[in-house]
Order: sequence, then C-alpha cells, then structure tokens
Amino acid sequence: MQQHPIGNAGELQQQADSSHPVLTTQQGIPIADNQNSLTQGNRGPSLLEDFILREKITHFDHERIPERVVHARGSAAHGHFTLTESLQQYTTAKVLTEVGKQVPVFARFSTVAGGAGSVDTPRDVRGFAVKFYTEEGNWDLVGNNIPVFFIQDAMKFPDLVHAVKMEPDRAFPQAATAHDTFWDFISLMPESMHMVMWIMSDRTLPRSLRMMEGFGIHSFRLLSASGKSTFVKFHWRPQLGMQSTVWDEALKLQSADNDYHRRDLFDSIQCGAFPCWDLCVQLFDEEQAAMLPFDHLDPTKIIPEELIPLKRIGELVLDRWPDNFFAETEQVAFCPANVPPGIDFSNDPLLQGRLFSYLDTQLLRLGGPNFAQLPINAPQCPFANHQRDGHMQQAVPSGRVSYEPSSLQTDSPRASQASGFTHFAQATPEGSKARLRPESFADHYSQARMFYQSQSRVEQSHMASAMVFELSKVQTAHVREAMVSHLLVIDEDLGRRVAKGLGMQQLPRAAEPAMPVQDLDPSPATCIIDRMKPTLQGRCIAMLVDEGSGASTVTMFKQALQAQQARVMIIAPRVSGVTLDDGSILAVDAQLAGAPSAQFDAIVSLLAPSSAERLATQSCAQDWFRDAFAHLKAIAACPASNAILDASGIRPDSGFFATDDPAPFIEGAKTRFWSREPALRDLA
Ligand code: HDD
Repeated sequence: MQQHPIGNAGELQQQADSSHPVLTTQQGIPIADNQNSLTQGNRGPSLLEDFILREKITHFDHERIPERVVHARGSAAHGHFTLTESLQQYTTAKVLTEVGKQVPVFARFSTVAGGAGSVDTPRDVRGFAVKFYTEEGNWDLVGNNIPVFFIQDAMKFPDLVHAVKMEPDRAFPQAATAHDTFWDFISLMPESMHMVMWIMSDRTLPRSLRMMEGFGIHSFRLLSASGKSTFVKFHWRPQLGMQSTVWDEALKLQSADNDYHRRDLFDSIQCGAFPCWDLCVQLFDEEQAAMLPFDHLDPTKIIPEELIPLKRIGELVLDRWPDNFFAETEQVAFCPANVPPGIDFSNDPLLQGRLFSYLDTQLLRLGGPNFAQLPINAPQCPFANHQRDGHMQQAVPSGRVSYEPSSLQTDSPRASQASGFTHFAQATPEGSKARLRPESFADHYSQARMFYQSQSRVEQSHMASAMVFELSKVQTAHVREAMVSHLLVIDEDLGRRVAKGLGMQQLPRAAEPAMPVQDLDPSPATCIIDRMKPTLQGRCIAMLVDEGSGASTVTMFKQALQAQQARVMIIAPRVSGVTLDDGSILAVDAQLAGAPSAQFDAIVSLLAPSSAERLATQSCAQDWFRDAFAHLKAIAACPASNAILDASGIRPDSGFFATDDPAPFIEGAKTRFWSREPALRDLA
C-alpha cells in the first residue's frame, strides 16, 4: 500500500515557516510529524520507541493538579492598587503609607462549594482574594463577599466544608447548600446563624463580580513605628455599586451561561471598562473594642459601620486578564499569613487556624515547597534566604553558604532588626492550657436579628423565600424543624413565615439561646437594593431585532445606550446579520434561542410586525420577554412586539417603555421594578 508522505489520508500536515517556530519535544528535539504515532508497518501496532508520542501523552496525563478543596471555581485578573490616604500614623507598611504609588495586584474571585468546573451563579459565598506584590513582600488579603463567617474556631472548618460539599455517598448536589448535610450541621451550630442570614440574602446572588463588596472579615492589627497597635478591618467597595440578581434569574443563568461571571469579568477588562473597588478600613483601639456590645475577635460578628465608620484609603483597578488560566489563576497561592511588616494578626481563633492551613494545602496542591517560585506567586521585590533544594527547584543559588550565621560569604542574606517583620508584643496573662470558647463569643443571635431587621421588606421576603427553598430540599423533617426553631429566636415573624412556606402544621419550639438576645440598632449599610447605583455603566442591554427592523430606531437606541456607557448586545433569531428597513445589514451578537434574557440587565424589542407575529409562536421569544418581566427588568417594546407580550400573557406595567424615545427607558433600566414581584411569585 502507498504511504502518505505527510499526514494520514490526505490530512494537511502544518509545517513551520518564518512566522511559526519549529515544534519540539520538551527536550528541544525538533518534531517532523505531529499527526501520526510510530507504528510497525502501515496498520501495525505502535512502538514503545516512539519517544515523541510517549512524552506528549505522559505530559497530558499529568496536566491536572488537585483542585482547591474549597473555592475551586474561580476567575482572576491582574491590576494595581493605589493608596490615596496614608495610614502612617498607624502602620509602617509601605503599601499603606506611600500615597500615589501603584502596587501590582492579582485578584481571584471564587465560589466556595462547587468544583472547578461548576457554574458561576449558585447561591454561594464568593471568595475575594487579593495578592499585593508590595516592595516589602507579598500581602494577601484573603476575604469573602460577606463580612462574617460560619464558625468561630478553625477546628470546625473541615466539618463545615464536609457538610456543604456534595454528600459523600451520592456525590450530589454540586455547588449547593440546599441539602440535608449542610442544614443538619448548621442547625447544630448556633454560631452560624448570623452568617446564615447573609447567605440567605441576595448577597450570594451577585449580578457581577464587579458589583460585590469584599471583606477581610477578621480584625487585623496595624503596627506603628513605635510599636503601637491599632485594630483594622478591611472592606472593598465596588465603584459600580452593589447589585444582585433575583433567585429565579440566578437559576436560569446556570443554564444560560455556566461562565456568566467569568465572561463578564473578561469582557469588561477586554473592552477597557476596568472593574474598580475602593479599599476602606475601620480603625479602632482596645478601648473602643471594649465598648462594643460583642467581641470583635469573634469572626461571626461585624462592627456596623454606623458604630465605626469606614475610611476610604485607596483604589483597586483590575485591567489585565491573565495570559494563561492554569499558570496564573489555578496556580496562584493565597495565604492570610502573608503580611508585610506593619500589619499583624489578631487573636481571632479562626484567623489563627487559617494561618496554618493555606501553606499546608499549597504544599499538596502545587506539589512541594518551591511553589513560591512560580511567577504568579513570586514576590516582585528582592528576596533571599537559605532555603534550598526540594521538588522542582528553579533557582540556581551560587556559593558555599546556605546557612546562617556564617563568615565565609560576605553577601549572604542576614536578618534586619531595622526593616524586618516584628510581631506585636502583646502581654498575655499566663493561663492554663485548655480547649475553651470565650464567653464573649456566646451571643449567636443578636447580630443575626440585627441583619434581618436592617433589611428592606423586599430583601426580607427574599431571605424568607430563600430559606423556604433551601429547607424544602432537606428531606429530614427534624432538620427543617431545628432550623425553624433558630429562626424563631432571630425574628419570630421570620420563623413563622418560613414555617408557613414549608407547610408546617405546628410551629416548633424556639431554640434556647445561651444568653439573652440583644436588640441592636439596625445597620442600613448592610442592605443591597438601595446600594444599586443609578447608572448603566457596567450593565448590558439586549436589543432584539430581525429582518425589517427600523434602522433609525435601532441606531437611536444603540447610540443613546452607549452614550450612557452601557454594553449593547444585538440579538436576532439568526446570527449572520439582519437586513434593516433601509436595506443596511446589522451585525448580530447572539442568536435569540441561545441568549436568554437572564443574561441582560434590560431589554429592547424593535421588531417589524411580520417578524413579531412569527416570533409570537416561538417559546424562546416568549421566554425572553417573560423572564425579563419576571426578573423585574425594564422592557422597551415597539408596538409590534405586543404580539409576543400577548402570547406570553404579560400585562405591561410601569416598567414598560415606548420606543419612540430612549430617555425614559434609560432611566428605567438603571433600576429594577420591585413592585412587580409580589404579583409574580409567592414570596414567603
Ligand atoms: Fe479559606 C481558600 C477565604 C476560612 C482554609 N479561603 C480560600 C479562598 C478564599 C478563602 C477566598 C480562595 C483563595 C484563592 O482564590 O485561591 N477562608 C476564607 C475566608 C475565611 C476562610 C474569608 C474566613 C474568614 N479557610 C478558612 C478556614 C480554613 C480555610 C478557617 C482552615 C482552617 N481556604 C482554606 C484552604 C484553601 C482556602 C483549604 C483552599 C485552597 C487554598 O486554601 O489555597 O486552605
């Protein structure tokens, strides 16, 4: 049989030329054929001798590393932090004292429970981790988008994570808290009640990673030149304002686009609309801490900003998407123990446990002690030490001396009293060793009540409905009852609403708090809806067009929306472009059936009558309008579109706008129509 000199069965073999480098093995051996393995004869077995095949397959077989045990699903970007106000009075850390200097950063956002390939929009806490490459070493602020945590002591972390992850015998549900083991654990951990209020709020359904807050959670310390300590809590505030989706929308986004948040972050950076956050701090000393009606070392508590206001000190801008997902986003290793001189830890027992856990997990995940040499993890300041060797050592240190003290090499690294890290010299009374929870950590319900009672009525009903949804997925009756018994303590009305939503015949007995529940002043700053910024910046508006749509109206809307910095997506039944009524061809961004309206902040329909009549029979078009309506979005609809609205059973309300003038629609698209909601779905 005749041999094909290149490729098999006439397949084109791509060859190197002046613009394409020569393909080589890892050893640099040039490769002539990247299509065919070496075989004995034309149709014979492959040969062990084929080092090119073996190397390629072996490398592929080893391409995966263990995913993060939590926060496996994440997206990240490069950027910079600029300090705008010096904290010189409180700290020596240059990153917090050198105003105007740009510090490179890498920020990774994540969900917690799901695996690396899970969806972006489950109800879940979002990780908000920022690595600052400061001139005094890396500072990792490893926070979440919720300012408190489930547990008070790191000892409980493996139990919490085991309870929330998919159940070990059946391996579901993926990326969801709505199952028995999670709520069983929570119902037995009263300390988690405050966090539970936050996760049942719309905070866990962010519209975009760019529109959520971040929190360092724990109290940290700042240390001044004289060694004076000030407590600090870190807050990230999104410049686009806060915004969340509604639950039905979040569910539909899971099918519309698995990568909804990742794509949104990517798109915004690619088009130059760089996500920005303000860095704010709460500063307080021991005396102020002692006046608070709770213990600030307890990570299940916030310090309401109504008590200690936030001070804005700088700005984070993310302006560069990573070149390679694995090398950067997957291999980045955050650790709360990475702090430069001038920042120190508090005795928060959760933080203390975290200081151990991250380095430990990275040794496994990244395969050994040299992971700090990976470009994404390496400091961007001079660094030197006597640590040597180990798996995958990349450095080639020269000289005889890899120890200290030494006298043989004059340039070997030495410790520096002047610039080195010093811990806060905290005086500690000598106590006995014990496994104890401080009594000051015993109030588990007061801040849960404060959070719930601070929310708007709409947000309260979302929380109660979320609770009903989650507990309806719990099959064990006594777990549902135990949870309601906690809710009755937090707020009796909430407990009753959830019990009713679950169809309970009898209210369970309220749980018995370890100490009296305090009625704290509300903290309106914890709400979201009021924090939605009246802007189209960062929002995406879809325009539905088809053959014969009016060219002048399409142009008028597009220009008006873009002038407001909205992103406009042209949607049509077919993706190859539509011919408008003036004969011009309009490029289309997405096909109607593949672009559900859950993905957009508001919609515009500019259809010709014949097209609207045809689409009125199509379920994808009906769903498009019905979902935008159900997700409380502004809708601009040309008269012809009424055919679809009628077919979808939608009765236009104040959230509907005519298409002769984009201005009223633009105002409507800056908000959501909350008044529509009670008529649409039974909220608890
Ligand atoms: Fe954690 C990852 C945030 C408590 C142990 N955590 C991880 C990430 C974030 C947080 C954002 C992902 C970092 C990345 O993008 O790579 N974790 C938190 C916050 C906590 C918290 C805000 C409480 C205030 N974590 C916590 C405790 C422990 C851990 C109490 C263990 C004692 N966390 C880990 C970990 C992870 C991690 C197992 C998994 C992957 C990794 O560290 O690198 O070590």
